[in-house]
Amino acid sequence: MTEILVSATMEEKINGRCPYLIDPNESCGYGRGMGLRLPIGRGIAALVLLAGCRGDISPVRAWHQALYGGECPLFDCYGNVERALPLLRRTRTSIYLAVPTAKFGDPALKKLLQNAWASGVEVRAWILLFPVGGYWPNGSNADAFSRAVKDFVRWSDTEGLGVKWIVVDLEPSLENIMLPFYEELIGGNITAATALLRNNLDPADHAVKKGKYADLLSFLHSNGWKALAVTEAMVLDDMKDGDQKLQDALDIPVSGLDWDNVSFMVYLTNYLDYVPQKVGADLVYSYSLDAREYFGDRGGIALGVVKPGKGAGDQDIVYTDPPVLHRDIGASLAGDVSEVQIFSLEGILGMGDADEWLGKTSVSESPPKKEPATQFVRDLFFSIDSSL
Ligand SMILES: [Ca+2]
Repeated sequence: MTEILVSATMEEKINGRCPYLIDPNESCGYGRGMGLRLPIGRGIAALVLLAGCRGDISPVRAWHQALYGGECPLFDCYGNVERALPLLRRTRTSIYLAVPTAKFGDPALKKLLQNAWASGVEVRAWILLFPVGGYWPNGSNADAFSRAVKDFVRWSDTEGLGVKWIVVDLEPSLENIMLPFYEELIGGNITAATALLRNNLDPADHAVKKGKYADLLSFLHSNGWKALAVTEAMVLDDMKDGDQKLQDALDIPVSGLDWDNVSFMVYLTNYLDYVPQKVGADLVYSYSLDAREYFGDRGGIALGVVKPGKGAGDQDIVYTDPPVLHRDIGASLAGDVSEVQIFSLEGILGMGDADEWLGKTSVSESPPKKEPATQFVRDLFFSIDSSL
């Protein structure tokens, strides 16, 4: 793999038109200033293309903004993601694209990745073990996930698809851990919830699984790739006492590994079932402060969910309009992280006014006012962790 630099001058020779599919009627000729780096695979020079097409591109903002996207039933919506590329480009939004193992080599995926690259929209590959393997990576499927990532890296590099980041969505098994755990939390049975997690503890096994992810990270880094872990905010509650019991119990090895970014899901909607008070920006701020404290510049926050209707468990949706989301982007920044992700592209498209949701380039970074729900949540998980 090598790279060439394409200048805006070369691009201007293409009759002022954008050569890829984004919007053939748009003019080319300005954009990324330094030009666009394109990969060359197998010695064949990949062609050159735009350094951005003319349009109302948002000013550079103080945070890196990304959307999770492409997680549709049977992952059949790459065409919709492709149609959203102009939106993503003009709002300077990266896409963390759901890529199940079943889609490796898929022509629609390849076309989307090529067009995203040509349009200057960053794509990170959110690798999922589908249809078999457990869906999200965690300790139990570390071997299968590592094989999948290596397969994707080989395919992407061979085809010159321009992807250079893997998103590792470290989540506990839904069936074996999270559903029973949350059922106890929702019922107010904290002792039972803690006991359920305690039964999962196995420090020696956790260390072995963590070693597998360390090996995977070494592989990625040695091949010029980077990795972003996105995971439960509870990992931050785990870290206060210096041990990794909560991560062990949840089967998600996160801390102590060489991630390039580590982002924490503070999906306010998911707290509504068991937190008696109203959750808000203060909880986002609290976790953001800890992401900064424990992970420095690598720390990030994932916000969600944005979608029409109700949440997955018939929850109410917190992000009913753009200012609420912008409030929580501001809370993330006030906690001093600059990697902000939102779930999801499809949800925002479903809500309408996508430019309003995504085009914001400045937000209030004042710390939000204290809210009782924050103390409730943090105390709950500190307490569970210290009781393991
Ligand atoms: Ca702990």
